[in-house]
Amino acid sequence: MGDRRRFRRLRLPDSLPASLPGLSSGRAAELLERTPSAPGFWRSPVRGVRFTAVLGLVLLGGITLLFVTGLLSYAAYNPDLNPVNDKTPDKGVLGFYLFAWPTGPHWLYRLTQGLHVTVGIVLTPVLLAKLWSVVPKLFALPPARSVGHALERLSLLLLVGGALFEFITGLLNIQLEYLFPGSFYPLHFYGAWVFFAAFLAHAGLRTPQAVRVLRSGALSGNVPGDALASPSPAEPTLSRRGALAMVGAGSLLLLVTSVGRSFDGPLRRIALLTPRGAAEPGPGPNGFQINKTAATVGITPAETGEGWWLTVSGPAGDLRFTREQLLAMDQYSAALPIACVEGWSTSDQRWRGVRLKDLAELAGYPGNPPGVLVESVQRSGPFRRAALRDNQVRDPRSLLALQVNGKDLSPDHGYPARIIVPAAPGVLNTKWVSRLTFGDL
Ligand SMILES: Nc1nc2c(c(=O)[nH]1)N[C@H]1C(S)=C(S)[C@@H](COP(=O)(O)O)O[C@H]1N2
Ligand SMILES: [Mo]
Repeated sequence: MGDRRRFRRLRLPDSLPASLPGLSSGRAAELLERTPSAPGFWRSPVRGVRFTAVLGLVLLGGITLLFVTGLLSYAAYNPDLNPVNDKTPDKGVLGFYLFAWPTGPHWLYRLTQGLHVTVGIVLTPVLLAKLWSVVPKLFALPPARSVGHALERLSLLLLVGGALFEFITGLLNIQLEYLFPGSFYPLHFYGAWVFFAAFLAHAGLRTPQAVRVLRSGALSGNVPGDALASPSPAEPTLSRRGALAMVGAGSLLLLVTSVGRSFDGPLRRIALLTPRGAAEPGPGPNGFQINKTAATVGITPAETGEGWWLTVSGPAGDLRFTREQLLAMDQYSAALPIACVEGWSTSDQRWRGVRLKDLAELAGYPGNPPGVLVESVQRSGPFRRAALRDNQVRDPRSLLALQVNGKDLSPDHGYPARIIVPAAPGVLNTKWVSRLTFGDL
């Protein structure tokens, strides 16, 4: 009770100051009318709480899906296993939910990350339209009418700032390929928690209202005292329904030009907007999408030619194998996709090589194999090392692949040997492997 009285005393005047220093009051009022802070400045008849409510409800579902698939994506690359996967392995309290990512179904990460990235791209026009629909509130004066109002505006700053930050870092990461080497994960991950906390508070406060105003009448009408409708609307050039259709068409266009990079064939060819869309890199057994080529990461033929060997370490010591020796071991096949954190994926490829659990056995772990640290011939850059969990080593489909689709691996797909693990993100499928160290990581 006492608190409420204090809030009331802190309230600032609702109206704008009638005069500004050096100006007559009439002239000042006239100038203020022309700033974005004046309600009459915003004249689109499309704005209104019903328009905002539709976009808000779409975002409620979409952003919840983005958050869940984002957290799954983080768990999937084993951040808590070893510092080579993530420098801050358990992310403090925010790592509370991390778990051993399963190895089945084998298309799991292809699905969760395809959804994460595609839904993020497709929601972008909806987010922009939603922000446009409420932009007059950004300029509303006075900045705070009460302590409660000030707190609400602060939370909206986190909400809008968080949304823009998450969408921009996500889009830049997929379009420009790891623009923030090493720092994308912490930025996008911490940002997601801040954003989602503000989003939950906002959704909790506003969802009942959004449902109520949509039930209360036609989309084209305004509710009594509509806080978002212009007090002096311009002549409509587009109905609200038309404006929503435009946003939907924008989303559809983005969907059509990006979703194909998660599929093969004609669909990939129309995915013009995203890396690893458009045409496959070439014909033949190795003609599926390549992330980084051998040349890009500075792998020379000398390092992967006759002089190459694999070192396998464990209780049995350091064992060395040439490619011929590996090919002489029992060979197994597994049909598995490459599914990148950037959202693109390939269909199942037929990999063939030595089972990781067989190599673990040679290293001195018969029966229950532990995890493994994988290292590449590659000397610098991200993803040249990765830690795999025991459940991944144990799966009989997890291979040190020597061939794909009936042919030797191409240099760009990781010749002489690469890792392939079911359901795992591409970053864990290390190419040009030189060393496997089995043990507790
Ligand atoms: N040594 C090494 N292995 C690597 C990478 C890398 O940069 N270096 N990139 C990884 C990533 S991010 C992906 S998505 C897959 C892509 O495999 P592909 O190029 O054969 O399609 O390889 C993984 N293996
Ligand atoms: Mo990737």
